[in-house]
Amino acid sequence: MRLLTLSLIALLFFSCHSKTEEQENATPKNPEKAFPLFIKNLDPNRKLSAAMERSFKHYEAPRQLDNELYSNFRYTELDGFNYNDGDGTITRRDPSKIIFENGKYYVWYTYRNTPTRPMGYAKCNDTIPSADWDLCDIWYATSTDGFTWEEQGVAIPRPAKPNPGWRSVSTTDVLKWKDKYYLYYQAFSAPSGKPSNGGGSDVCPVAMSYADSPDGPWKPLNKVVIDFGAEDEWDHRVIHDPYPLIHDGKIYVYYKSGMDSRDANRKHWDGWGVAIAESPNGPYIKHPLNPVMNSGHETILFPYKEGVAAIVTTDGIEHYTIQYAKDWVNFEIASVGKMLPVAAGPFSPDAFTDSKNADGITWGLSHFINAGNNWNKMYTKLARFDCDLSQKINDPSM
Ligand code: AAL
Repeated sequence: MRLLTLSLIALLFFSCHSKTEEQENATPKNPEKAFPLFIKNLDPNRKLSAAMERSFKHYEAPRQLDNELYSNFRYTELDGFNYNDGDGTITRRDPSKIIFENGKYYVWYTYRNTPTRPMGYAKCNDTIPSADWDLCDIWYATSTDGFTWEEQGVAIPRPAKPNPGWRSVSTTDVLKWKDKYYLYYQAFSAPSGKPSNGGGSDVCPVAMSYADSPDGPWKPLNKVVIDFGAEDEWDHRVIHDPYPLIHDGKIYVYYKSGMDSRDANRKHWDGWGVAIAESPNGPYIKHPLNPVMNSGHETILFPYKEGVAAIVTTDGIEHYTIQYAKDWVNFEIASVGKMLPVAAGPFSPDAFTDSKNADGITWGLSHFINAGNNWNKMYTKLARFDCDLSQKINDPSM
């Protein structure tokens, strides 16, 4: 299994590299070389096909290769994490966004260390996990270069029953607000994956813990901060992947829900909503236009210029796209990508600066799932991704 994982990562790494070289050769070093004849002969009155019309108008770039929200992704294995030789008993997944504090990078993630692999809902008990994210705690690691990580141990343990999250705490993300730190996370009060019509029925709203330092100690609020929608609402059963950013002096927490339906490929039909608060404890008011995204299994976002950009990786009719919402709510497709990072947590320097000209991202952590032939036996590894989704850094090797 380990070999398989390594080869998968190596394959991705090298395929990215070869694509990268191709792209480098194809990338014009000066504008005149792009689509030379086409551009040169472009008479403003010339009629364009729909495809070319989109290229010029919708993607807001004179040429596709100028689109700053288009990138390849390169993946690298991380040093510093042990996975029990991939026997499925240890998992690390769903990394938070990465922050830089006290001279080092910090990341938080879902950590499972159980006597067995996940066995599915029917076979789970107090020690056997139903799913890869069942019976988990939130751990953290630090790094000075983003490649070699030092695991620091638990940040948020499962609280005592009946507090939200007593069964599992997972899929966290971090907020820095007025010199304090907040971790928002999925708080399971039952094993994940109870079979029901159409898919997941996780008893899983959002809880939060706070600390004066990224090293903790973390104090749990021990209450739900973003709850399910009403019975007839799209987010009535699941609030996953809370992802806080600061915009206009407020806290915008994007989240994923909508697992009642399936898309055309019978994958989850996920959507994202946003809930907005004036302070970290809430109250969080859900935006009236929710859901604001029609695809994407995990929330991955970063401030970009005056708006927010989103990486929509798996699931849904607009998966494998990078999208942009100038007003932080109405997303448009900016580019279609390939091998986008799964469940990524980017290093997003402007996540909390409330900048009106945010720079974007160039790297982060994502995860690779090792499920074999049976998703119940999965475990997951963290990996690094590099990309060029930044206004400033325009690295031609990417
Ligand atoms: C993910 C996330 C959430 C789900 C599961 C674990 O990657 O969308 O966290 O609950 O899968």
